[in-house]
This record gives sequence, structure tokens and C-alpha cells, in this order.
Amino acid sequence: MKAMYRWLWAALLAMALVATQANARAADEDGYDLWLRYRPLTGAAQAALRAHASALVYSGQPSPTAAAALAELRRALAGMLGQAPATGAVAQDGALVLATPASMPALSGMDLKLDALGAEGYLLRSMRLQGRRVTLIAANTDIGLLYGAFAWLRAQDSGAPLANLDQRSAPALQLRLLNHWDNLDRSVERGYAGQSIWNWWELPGIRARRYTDYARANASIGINGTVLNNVNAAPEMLSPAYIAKSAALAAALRPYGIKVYLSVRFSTPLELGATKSADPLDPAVAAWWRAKADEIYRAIPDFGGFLVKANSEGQPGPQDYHRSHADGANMLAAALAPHGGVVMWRAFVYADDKPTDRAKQAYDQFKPEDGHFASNVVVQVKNGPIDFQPREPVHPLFGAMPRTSLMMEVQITKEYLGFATHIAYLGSLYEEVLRSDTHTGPNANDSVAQVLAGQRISGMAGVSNIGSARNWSGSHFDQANWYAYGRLAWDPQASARAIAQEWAAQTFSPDARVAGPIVDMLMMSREAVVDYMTPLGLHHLMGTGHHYGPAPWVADLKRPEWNPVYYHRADHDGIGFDRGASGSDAIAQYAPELARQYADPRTTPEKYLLWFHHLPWTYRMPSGRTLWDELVLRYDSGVAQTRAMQARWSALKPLIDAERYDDVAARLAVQVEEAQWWRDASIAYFQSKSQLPLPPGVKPPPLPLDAYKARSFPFAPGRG
Ligand code: GCV
Repeated sequence: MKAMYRWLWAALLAMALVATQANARAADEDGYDLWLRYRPLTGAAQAALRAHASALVYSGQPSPTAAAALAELRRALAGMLGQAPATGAVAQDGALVLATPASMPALSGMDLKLDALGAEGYLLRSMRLQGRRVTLIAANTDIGLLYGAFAWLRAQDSGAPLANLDQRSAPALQLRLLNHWDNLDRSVERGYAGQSIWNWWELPGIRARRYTDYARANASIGINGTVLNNVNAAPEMLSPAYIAKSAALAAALRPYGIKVYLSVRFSTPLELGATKSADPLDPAVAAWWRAKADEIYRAIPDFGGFLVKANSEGQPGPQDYHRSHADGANMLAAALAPHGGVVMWRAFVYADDKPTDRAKQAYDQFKPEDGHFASNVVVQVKNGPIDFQPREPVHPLFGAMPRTSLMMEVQITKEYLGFATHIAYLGSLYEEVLRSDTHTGPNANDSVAQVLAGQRISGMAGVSNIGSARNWSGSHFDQANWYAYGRLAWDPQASARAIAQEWAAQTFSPDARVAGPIVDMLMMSREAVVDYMTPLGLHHLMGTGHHYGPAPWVADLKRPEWNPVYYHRADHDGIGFDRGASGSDAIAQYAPELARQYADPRTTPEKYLLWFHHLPWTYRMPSGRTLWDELVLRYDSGVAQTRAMQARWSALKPLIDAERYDDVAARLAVQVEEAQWWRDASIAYFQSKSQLPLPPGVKPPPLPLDAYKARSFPFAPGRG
């Protein structure tokens, strides 16, 4: 009997403990609020904030943008302090004062060096104003104020000391854009977060509140433009009905400093039946585009311009009429120029009639056209020469077209990095690219970041990972990629780790016990994906069409460069793509210093080894291992790192709300399984080529190669 009581007592105690732990966990969150959560503060944190946000001060009638800044601060403070601050025009101790020279002429006499902030920069300064101790958020323009308001909130959320603020920041790049690959039927090419955020059918009459929240989130990280539709564009996008829909979106985004741009199909006038050709030198075609631009600007006075994918992957373009890229781009640019619009002309081109290495084709086509583009054209170049792989060397065009504006396109959505299932923090990828030295300028150090910032029209474009999913990005951790993209487009020299820290603090908690492990997970995640998918410079080994899962064996597709075997070239003797003088000579497209480095496998960074070289399986790596052994160990390391991320997350369970914890845990379980699948299938396939034994202690793949080959995924998402 006694034993039974003891047992009952122990059981009750355990239940109580579990209940206490459950109670201690934060309330469920669905991720809709992103990094703008503004959850209630308590104790010292609340008191500190109250002391530095006793009132909101702004003089005069705020514009919609200044009103948005004030509304954001009010909303945040109400959330964190439980009540909205008083608003007024007169400084008081502890007030947050928002001012531009127009709203507060006295600013101009204060030696704040506002000129250096330009049109979008801001400063945050703890100071005395009219004898009061205040925090000043100052800018030359209202959009600068909005960015400043978000920067102040970020500082507060990340635990910066609010009493001694002295920050000033201005964006390094002019165009900081999202590119939506969203179709008019709401499908999203390479989208893994549900349907398109844009409900084209219901627009323009019905304007979802989500559009404003989208604008808030983007403004909070400095994004100032959005291309609404897929680069594989439908001609109907330029019909009057769709211009009206785009105008409704532009109206929702405008207060947040976000301009609308459209992807256009080069043959639009022809396909709409308005002209007999789409030849850019045909006066009727040029006249149609001029009239169309006028029509768009009547509906959207601050319209940003056009994004064009031409003569690539079956899209129409000027080459259909034996004209150049510049002929095509300049014709559109002439239509937009009177209104101040730009043409972003994509350099992502490769064609089936070109037998040359796909990695060379953009450079081969564009470099000879340097200096031929109109001043309002910017050539949009992907970060690497193939296509958003987990790792690529930088595109050889960066720094190679000094008489043409170039901007960089990266993918935020993870077409090749595990969709929305795998955690892969792209801040690390963007940072790696931005810090890569192009060796193209007079200085020793011409990083991609510096090259981009030095362009006449400067910018970055990120292929959006946003959809109608409640948490926006399909997975909570993918929000970090949207965040990191925006922060790096603002400051391409920023650190991916510092950005991860900011994101984790705002999205989960500034508590080091939470933010620390999350930052660790983020920082190890991209390298893990590289290792279990495409180590040592391998690339484009993903499944056909959907790009999900391993398929290094595919060899039967129509175009050579659609086949993974084209990229890895593994045979009994070795593996890798010879891009040196004895191969495709793609290396010669890089600046001499880089070309010299890449020409020799001994001086090629290991991470790009098989990108540039075909080497025997027995090649001796710096580690002393053979290439074959090293490759196998990289696959194992990728899986091990993924398991380590999973372990970090499991340990966070008591500190994260159940809804987000469970979702991330479920995705990590799938990621571990799929990392193992990548590793097993890749080793099984490459071993069928190398015929070499696995290094001692390494487990053989559990299934025969044919079992991996037999897997098929006809309903994988993202094909648009
Ligand atoms: C929008 C890759 C993707 C395509 C994409 C293309 C591009 O090939 O797989 O879906 O098309 O890049 O960037 O134009």
C-alpha cells in the first residue's frame, strides 16, 4: 500500500513539474509577426524602455510615411509597455523625437551632419533638446525617419543601451529590391510558402491588410522596391486591368518607401496583338512601349521600372530579331527615361545552340556589350555563373563591365537548398559572395560589395521567399533569410553573424540562452547543406525540374546543361569540371590574379576545387586524404552538422513557444532524414564510378543505387 502511495505521489509530482514547465513556456506564436513582435516586457527591461520612450514627439502634420513611423513606434511601445505613449510636439524628458529639417527647422543648425545621410539615411542620438534629455531620430526625409524608427526598435530589441545611442546609417546601394516570381494564377515559381501573397483576382477592389504588413516588414530592413511578378512574365501583366491591380498594390506600399516594378515579357506588344513584331528597332514597337510606359506612370506616378528576362530559357528577346541585349534594353529604357524609370536587364542567359560551358555564356554575351547600355539600364547578374547553387564562385561579370551599371541578384527562396524544409541560413552565403575579392580594380581589394556600391545605378535583388503562408516564408527559420537579405542590401559589408544575432533576438528572444544556440544553428546551417548536397565545388546535382533531392545520375535530358552529369563529369578516373585552359577555360573570364589562383588545383580554394578542376579520385588533398576519401567524409560531415543543429534545437524546447518549437523540430527531423538521403545516394552513385572502397569506419549506403534512382516526386512544389 505504502509503495502505491509513493508511486502516486511521485506521479503527481512529475505531472506538476511538467505542468509548471509547460506554463513557463511562452505563449504560442504562428510567426505572422516576424521580427516585429513587440511582446510585453516586464521588470527592469520595461522600466528601461519606459525611461527612453515616455512620449513621441513630432511637429506638424505628418506625411503618410512619417505617420507610418509614428504608428510603428506607437504599436511597438503599446505592445511592449502595455500602453501607447503620449504624442505631442514639445520635447520632454525621455521623449523620442522624430524630426527632419522640414518638420523641425532648428535641426539644420545643430551640426548633425545630416547631409551625409542622403535621402534615406537616419541618425539616432541620445542628446539634450530644448533642455530635455531625449532620443533624437533624425533624417533628411520621412522615409529616413521610418528607417530610423525601425533602427531604434531594433536597437531596443537587441538590448542596446538606449541611454547612449549614437548611430548613423545610410544605405550603400540605391536599389534594394525583392523579385517575386509570382504568376497571375497565384502560383509561385520556386516558391515554397504557399500561394502568391498577391491576390490578383481580388485586386484592385480588395486590398488585404497583409500588403501593409508586408510593407512594414520590408521597410524595417530597408527594402525599397518590389518586382511584383515572375521574370517568366505573362503579357497580360501590362493590360489595363493588371496595371490597375499593380496600382492598388503600389498605393499600399508607397507610405513605406517601397516602389513597384514589373517584369515584362519582351514580346508583349506582339502577343497582345498590338504590333506585328517585337523587334526593338521597329518604330511601331518602340512607340507601343512608350505609350505603355506613359499609361503605367499615369496609374503609378512613382513606378520603378521594368525587369526583363530575355533570350534565356525560352523567353523571347531582341536576339530573336538579330539585335543585341543593349538594343532591347535601350528601347525599353527610352520609354521609361522621361519618367525616371530604370530597366533591369538580366544577364542570366544560356542557350541550347551554344555548345560552350554554361558558366561562360553570360560573360561571353555581355562583356562585349559593355558601354552600349543606356544610362537608366542596369544589368542584373546572379551571384554565381550557374544558378543559385549552395555554393558558387562569384560571377566573372562583377567588375568586368566598368562602363555599365551592374546589380546583383541572389535567391532568398531556397530552390536548390532544401526548399522551406531545410534550415540553410543564406546570410552566410550572401556574406561570402559580397566579401569575395574580384581583383578587378586598381585597389588590392575590390570585393563584390565594393564593386556593387560603386555602380552608377547600384543595387541588389533578392528572389523572394514570401507567400501566403501564415508565417510568410513557409518555415520560421526562412524568415531569417529575408531579414538577412534586406540588412545586407542596406549594408553589404555587414556581418552575417551579427545579423543572425539581431534576427534571433527579435524573432525569438534576446536571452543569450535562446539567441546563442539559434545563432550557432544558423551559422552552421549553410555549410552543412553544402557538405551533404554538393561538397568541394560540386554543383547542380539536384532532381530534374523541381530540383528536390539528389539525382547526380541524370544523363538523358534534351539539353546537356540540364543534366547533372554535365556538371560533375565523374567517371572511373576522377571527378569535376575542368574549367582551365585544357577544359572550357571559364577561368580566363576572371581577373588575372584570380585566374592564376584558380588555374592550379593547389591554389584553388578547396570549396571550389571540383568547380574548376577534374581530378583523379586519388588526388591528394591538403588534409593528406585522397579526393575520394575527402568527398565521402564531407558527406558524413554534412549529416553530422545537421544532427548537431537538431540537438541544439531540442535543448531549446523549454525556452521556445510550443507552436514554433514543434514546427522547427518537425522540419529538422525531415532535414536530418534528407541529409542522410543526399549522402547515401551521392556516395552510392559516385562509388559506382570510382569503384573505390569507403574509408575505414564509414557506413555504406543502406540501399542499392537503383533504389535511390527510382524515387520520383511528380508533385514537388515550386515549378510555377
Ligand atoms: C524564373 C532557374 C530556375 C527557374 C528560373 C530561372 C531564372 O533556372 O530554375 O525557375 O526562372 O532560374 O532565374 O530565370
